[in-house]
Order: sequence, then C-alpha cells, then structure tokens
Amino acid sequence: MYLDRFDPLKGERLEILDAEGRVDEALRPDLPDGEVRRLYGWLHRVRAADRMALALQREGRMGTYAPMEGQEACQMAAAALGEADWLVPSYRETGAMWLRGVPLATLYRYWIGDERGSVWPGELQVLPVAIPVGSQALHAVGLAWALKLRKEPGAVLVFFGDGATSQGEVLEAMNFAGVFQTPTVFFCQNNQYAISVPRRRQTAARTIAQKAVAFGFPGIQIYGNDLFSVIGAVGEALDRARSGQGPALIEALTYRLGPHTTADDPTRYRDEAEVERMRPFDPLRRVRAYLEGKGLWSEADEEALAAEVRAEVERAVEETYAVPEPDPSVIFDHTYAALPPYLQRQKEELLGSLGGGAGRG
Ligand SMILES: Cc1ncc(C[n+]2csc(CCOP(=O)(O)OP(=O)(O)O)c2C)c(N)n1
Repeated sequence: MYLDRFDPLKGERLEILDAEGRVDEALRPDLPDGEVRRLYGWLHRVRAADRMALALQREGRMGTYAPMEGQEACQMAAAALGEADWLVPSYRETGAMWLRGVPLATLYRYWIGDERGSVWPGELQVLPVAIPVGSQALHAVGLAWALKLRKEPGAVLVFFGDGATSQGEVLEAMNFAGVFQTPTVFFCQNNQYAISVPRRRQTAARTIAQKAVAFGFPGIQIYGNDLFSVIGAVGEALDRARSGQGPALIEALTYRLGPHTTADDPTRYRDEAEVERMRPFDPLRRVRAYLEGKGLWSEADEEALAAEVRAEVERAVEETYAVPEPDPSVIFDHTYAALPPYLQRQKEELLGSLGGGAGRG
C-alpha cells in the first residue's frame, strides 16, 4: 500500500496526518481511535520522561543522555511490533524501548551508569542500547537471519540515524539483508544532524530512502513527525518481512529540537531561528488536533493525562535511585566470559584503590 506507491527516486514522501490534524483517508492505516488515544498518551509519556532525564542530568544525577524531543512519533514505530518481533535500538530510543516493555526506571538506570540498566526484567525481545554508531544494524541483520534460518516467526526493527548511514556497518548490513532476504526493517530517523554534521554532508543522494534500490529492496521516505505515517509504513514493512518478502528501508524525516546529547551545545552549529521554524511541526500537536477535531479530546483530558504522566515519571525516578548502588567492579563483569589479563589487572587495581571491596560507584 505504501512501499510500492511512494517512490523516493521520484521525490515522493508519505504524509497521512498533516500539521493541522487532517487525515488523508485513502492512506490512513488501520488505527482505531482508541489506539490513537493510547498512542497520544505514549507520546506524552515519552516527552515527559525525556524532559525528566534532561533535568536529572542538569542536576548532576544522571550521566550523558541523548534526548528525543521532536522525535517522539518515530519512537512509536515500536508500537507496530508484534509479539514475535525484535527491537534493536541505538542510543536515542528510550521511548521505543519503554513502549516495548522495558521499565523506565531500568532505562534511567542505564543513563546513570548502572550496569543493571541493561538487564531487562523477564524475556523482552529488545536489544540493549548501542553507543557505537551503526553497529546495531549488523546485530539486527544477524538476528533476523537467525530467525529465518531457524524458521522462527518474527521480524527485526532496527533504528539508526542519518549519520549512521555514513558508517560501513549500516551499508554492509543492508547489503547482507538484501542478498539473504532477512526479515529486517531498517528505520532511519533522519533528524537532520549527526551531532554538528548536517544531513547534506552525509550523502550526496537526494534521499536516504532511495539507497534501498542499490540493495534490492524497497525504500520509502516518510514524514517522521506524523504518527500515522510511522505506524502505517513500519507496520507494512514488518508484515512483508514476517511473510518472507525480505527487508525494507524507511527514512523518517524528523527534526531534533534539543541537543544531540547533554554534552552538546547546538547553538555552535545551528541557529535558534531554524529550531523555532520547526516547532510548529511538533508530533504531539497534530495528534491532539486530530483527536480534538473528532471530539475525542478535551482540555480536561489533556490536564488529566499530564498529571498521570507526571506521576508515572516521578515514580520511575524514585525507583531508579531506590536500589543500592552496585559494586564498582561490576563494570568488568558483563563483556567477557573470561576476563583478559589486562582487564583482570585493572579490576584488581580498582578494587585495591577502593579499599578492596564494595563502595559507591
Ligand atoms: C563508531 C562511532 N563513531 C563516532 C561516534 C560518536 N558519535 C556519537 S553519536 C554520533 C552522530 C550520529 O548521528 P546520527 O546517526 O544521525 O544519529 P543521531 O545521534 O542524530 O540520532 C557520533 C559521530 C560513536 N558513538 N561511534
């Protein structure tokens, strides 16, 4: 429905819900109003959780953090995943991971530097945060290939940014996926910048979506601030992948309203006027306008939701810091089955300098 209709080589782009909340009914995905309301709640949750993380970092209670403000609708791609599917995030998918069942307190724990922040309660089909840019694309294709070889159901949705498409790993992953027809959905959140490097310096191609042609599978450019386009395109790509029709590439055009990470000062490479121009395209506004237009949302609903979300995020913060801090030696524990001698020495040195045992991390 979408992938074969919007050809990125012809400059076509999918947009279903516009900035005023109007829907193109012919393109509308199967998204009942109740589900739109539920996802609107999630958009709010993600924004509130994100702002809280920034506040915690500014208070010195969290380490470096990668915010998502402006990209919340892209995070909702995780809502298109089915039971058997897998989510493979980069470092900017706190919202998608939360939506897929990872508790917010666990995710916060990761960002405060606690190893337990990468351990999910129960069996969630979500890979941990990947900091090396693009590395997760190979993991995703390996995972998808394994599903195919084992004849297991499910598809793999992998997130990466526009900058990651300059990394060999991402291109290698797409090539492999095309050749072996793995059930992988590549989801590029094109938020216009790789830290300070603008999109036009990543590639001379007009779109990132069109690169799919070279790998032999469909690619589509969508408007990433439009929840309906995200759910529609990702849903279709996952269905194709699950039914053995191979991979797809979705380029979601969006805009990062905040800094790249809390360590970044975006005023050094983009002017405030550009950011202000992008604000009206806020992904939350158009869903709210849609719901209000149908008489499904009121100011009172908005206030009730805001209060509920605030309480939920505050509970997660309490939970994050409620557990005793881990023994510092755990930073050595989870990468190698047998620690190489040089790391063994470092571990002993660390423990020695801390007085031989547990202490605050
Ligand atoms: C292999 C590697 N090289 C460099 C970095 C430093 N780095 C962190 S994020 C980033 C930019 C990534 O931009 P993009 O892929 O567009 O994703 P975004 O951060 O915009 O979501 C870079 C260069 C890294 N983490 N890993």
